[in-house]
Amino acid sequence: LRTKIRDLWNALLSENFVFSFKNTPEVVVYRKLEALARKQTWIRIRSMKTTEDQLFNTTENGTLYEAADQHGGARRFNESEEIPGHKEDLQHKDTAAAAAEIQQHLEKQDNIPLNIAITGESDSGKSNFVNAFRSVSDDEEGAAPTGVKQTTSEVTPYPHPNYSNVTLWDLPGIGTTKFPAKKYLKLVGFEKFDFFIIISDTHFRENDVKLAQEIQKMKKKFYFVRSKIDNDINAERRKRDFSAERTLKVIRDDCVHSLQGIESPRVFLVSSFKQHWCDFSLLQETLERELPMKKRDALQLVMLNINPEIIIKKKKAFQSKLKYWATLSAAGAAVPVPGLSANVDAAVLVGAVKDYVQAFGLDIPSLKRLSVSTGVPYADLRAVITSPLAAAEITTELLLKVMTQVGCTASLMAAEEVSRFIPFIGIPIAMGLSFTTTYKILNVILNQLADDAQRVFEKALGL
Ligand SMILES: Nc1nc2c(ncn2[C@@H]2O[C@H](COP(=O)(O)OP(=O)(O)OP(=O)(O)O)[C@@H](O)[C@H]2O)c(=O)[nH]1
Ligand SMILES: [Mg+2]
Repeated sequence: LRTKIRDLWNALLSENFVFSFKNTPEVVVYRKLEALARKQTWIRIRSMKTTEDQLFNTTENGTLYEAADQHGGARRFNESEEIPGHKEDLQHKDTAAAAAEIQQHLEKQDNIPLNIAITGESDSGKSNFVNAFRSVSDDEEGAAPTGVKQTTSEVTPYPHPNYSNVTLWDLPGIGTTKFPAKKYLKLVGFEKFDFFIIISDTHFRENDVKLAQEIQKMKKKFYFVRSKIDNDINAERRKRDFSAERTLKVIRDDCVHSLQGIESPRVFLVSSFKQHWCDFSLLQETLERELPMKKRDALQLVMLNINPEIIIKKKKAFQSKLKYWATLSAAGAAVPVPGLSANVDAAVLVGAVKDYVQAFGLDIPSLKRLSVSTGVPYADLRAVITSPLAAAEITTELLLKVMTQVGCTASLMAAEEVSRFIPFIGIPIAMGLSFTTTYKILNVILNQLADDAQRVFEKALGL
């Protein structure tokens, strides 16, 4: 049979079958129809994008805020949804333009800037908070310097190590000679900040109140953080009638009382050393909820995995991107070079999987930091992980190995390679297969990593 197929193939080539067939009237008509269909598809996609943008604007203006919120964000992709219709669309449209547009869309999403200002009196724990929020250890390269003597004397940006579009700004304390209270906001360049976090390690002072009032005048948001809660808990723990709830209530009431002049102040009790304690998680959720929709995605990815809800949110956000990755891979399949599609797929997949691992805190440095902050040995955290892609260096080789273990992937990949040689309809089929393969693989890997993240979280907290 193999010889016969080879003979047939040679015969087709020597007869120049493909090229002569290309010029028959039927094919000319088919091509015209195809061009027409492509145009129509683009018109549809453009109008969908316009509607999507309009919806975002309405949402940001607050009209759809509640409805979007109830369903975990208007753009969220339903978990049980079947592979969306992009596969069919792609078989008819200009693939290079589609790929470029999607790439642009993904880059735009990844580059939405989020600037968070951290301010408060000297020694209140600002720099430690900056590091904790960025999941960076205090002694790591790129960490904000911390210590008992005054260290923050300039406005210093600290981009998130994995998502450089998110920056925490370590601000010097208000009221120093260089940054007098009256000119403070102007001097630190308040316009660039999306919101302010005002930190104190005791009750709040007059300067903190004044600052909040000024921030309010500038129509920006602010949140109060009472830091070093672990110190208070540990000190009170020695007492015989110790109650954590009572201690926290006393601290909270004291802080709120010190914020006279601020309407319904919200104070979050936080420890930068024990982020699982108290209100760190609540603070993250509040910030996320109160941010404009487009900025939420940026914050969501950097949120610490200290709550099972956050892991689920991240998983959903990634699920909504699956179709874009799959489309990029399908565009790669349109290039009629054997083996190239697999390489494009691998590059697309490696990028996506690295994102998943980092966002879920399953890379080795994140796991080690979690081990230090929770006191659970690294080996114990590592032991509950099932995905070979977690706590490992993600290379193309490793990914290809994992891919072949995902049910039916190998046959899909083989079918894609073979189909591209079928004259005419081969490339669209290869694209469809490439879309399906990438979508399925990424979905399986994403689910596995999200499950691992949940298990690590439970282990770290001794649940
Ligand atoms: N126990 C405990 N100590 C903390 C915490 N956060 C900060 N500290 C300690 O408080 C001291 C000051 O912390 P920094 O983060 O450097 O404070 P800062 O506000 O940046 O100080 P300046 O830069 O001098 O204004 C350090 O000795 C930290 O170890 C915390 O959450 N818990
Ligand atoms: Mg500092």
